[in-house]
Amino acid sequence: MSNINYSEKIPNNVDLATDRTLQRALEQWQPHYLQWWNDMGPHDFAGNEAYLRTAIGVDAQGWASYGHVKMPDYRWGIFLADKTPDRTIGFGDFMGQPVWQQVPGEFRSQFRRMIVTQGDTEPASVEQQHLLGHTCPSLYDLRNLFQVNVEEGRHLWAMVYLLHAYFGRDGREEAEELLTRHSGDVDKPRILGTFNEPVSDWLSFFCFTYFTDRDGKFQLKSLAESSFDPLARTCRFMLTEEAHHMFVGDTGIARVIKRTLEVMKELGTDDPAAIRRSGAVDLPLLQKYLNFWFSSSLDLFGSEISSNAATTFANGIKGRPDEANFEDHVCKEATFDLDTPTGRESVAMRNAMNEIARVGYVKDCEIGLKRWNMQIKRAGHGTELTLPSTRFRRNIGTWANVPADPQGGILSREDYDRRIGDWLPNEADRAHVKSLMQRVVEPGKMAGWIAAPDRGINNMPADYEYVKLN
Ligand code: BYC
Ligand code: FE
Ligand code: FE
Repeated sequence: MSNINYSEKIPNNVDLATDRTLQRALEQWQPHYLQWWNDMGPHDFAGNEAYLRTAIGVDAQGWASYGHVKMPDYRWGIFLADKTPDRTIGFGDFMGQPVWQQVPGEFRSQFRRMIVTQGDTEPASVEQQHLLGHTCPSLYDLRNLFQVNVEEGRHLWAMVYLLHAYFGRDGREEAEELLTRHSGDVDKPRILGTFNEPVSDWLSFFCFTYFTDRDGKFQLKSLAESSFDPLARTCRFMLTEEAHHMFVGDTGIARVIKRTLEVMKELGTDDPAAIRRSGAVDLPLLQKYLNFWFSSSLDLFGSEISSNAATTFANGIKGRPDEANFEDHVCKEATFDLDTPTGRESVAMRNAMNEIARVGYVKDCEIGLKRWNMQIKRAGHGTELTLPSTRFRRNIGTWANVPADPQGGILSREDYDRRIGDWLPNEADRAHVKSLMQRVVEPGKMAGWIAAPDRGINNMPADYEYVKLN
């Protein structure tokens, strides 16, 4: 296992000290990053110590060290998973050849575009969550928000390292651009749709970390297969951090449901109006939030039929998530059956790689739904939360702008527009959620709309002072 060198200005396990030019370039970018963090990162908490984990090694176990740190002092750095000896290309036209330690000239712009797109999402998510700290439901949750934020900041570092180390001058320019596009900015928005959606309440935050960070998991798994070994190794390590982000979403939603079930029991009713009057989130409201973030995150996989996807697969740039689980890694002759608005269509497998990844993603999303429904059933209720159809509210791909309901049925445009407020959070729903967002910061106390977690972080008690506010 290679440990991380913390004696340097930029902690790293890539032997940065031996490449003075690269080191200098990154050290020039560092103050720009910190400036961005101060402007766009968690608002107002720069002086507070949070109980955060920091990576100290890159093996799967025991890589994290916990302690109270002020976020601006967090040790963001460059950590790649260890090299796999004699690794060979696992898919596409170059299958079986040794992996690349440099970017082949002919694929340079494709790799750059991929790394820039990945890199763009990381600071975007921090920007989306900029103000959430003000309305945290507990210190425990506040700490989790900050943990996610600092790690997304580090994921930006991971992509910036690749741009600086392997793409010369245009890589350095792209690295600067990553700090100048901003989530929701009219003139310079972030690249992908979901990352321009506001995350202005904690219910959205839990849905985002459940659904959108999970897209991150699948995209990182695809890139972890890449023939460009430094990219693959970077993404492999990022994946170890990603698990906690999805845990925050999964348990966050479970705790919202737990509290709602308690309120339903106290009141002896499942009437949404009564539940709202008691300051909780009724299940139909939660369903609307699930509908919103799931459908938005589906678009992040790109078009069902994509020549970009075919090219990046053929060239060994991006594989399928868990490529080893597939039998055919070349997919030259194979076809894939697709559901389109005009019926079943058989397309070349390579063109369907986005959809193949999306299918795996949907399955993964269902796991949480099953658990939450079990929770509801055990409390004696018949309500079932569901994932909407993958046809519902799509903006990218073959189902883009097709008026489909959450069951996948096609309706007229008028019917769709009339009913959309039954399926997505409407103004009244958002106003209710907003009214619940009251800051609770006494150690161990929870806001009224969410139950306490089953356990704390790193074996600490739930009422531990996870963030020191004074
Ligand atoms: N919004 O052939 P197409 C994460 C564009 S999340 C806007 O359909 P392709 C994280 C596309 O860019 C993981 N535009 O798709 C999570 C292209 O534009 P250009 C992020 C979109 O290229 C939480 C055009 O439509 N990582 O890490 O095969 C917190 C036609 O493209 C969208 C990655 O995405 C959209 N939703 O696939 C923090 C991995 N979808 O080039 C972090 C890198 C498509 O014609 N990215 N377009 O101008 C990729 O692999 C691919 O770019 C995509 C799109 C999978 C996103
Ligand atoms: Fe990330
Ligand atoms: Fe994440």
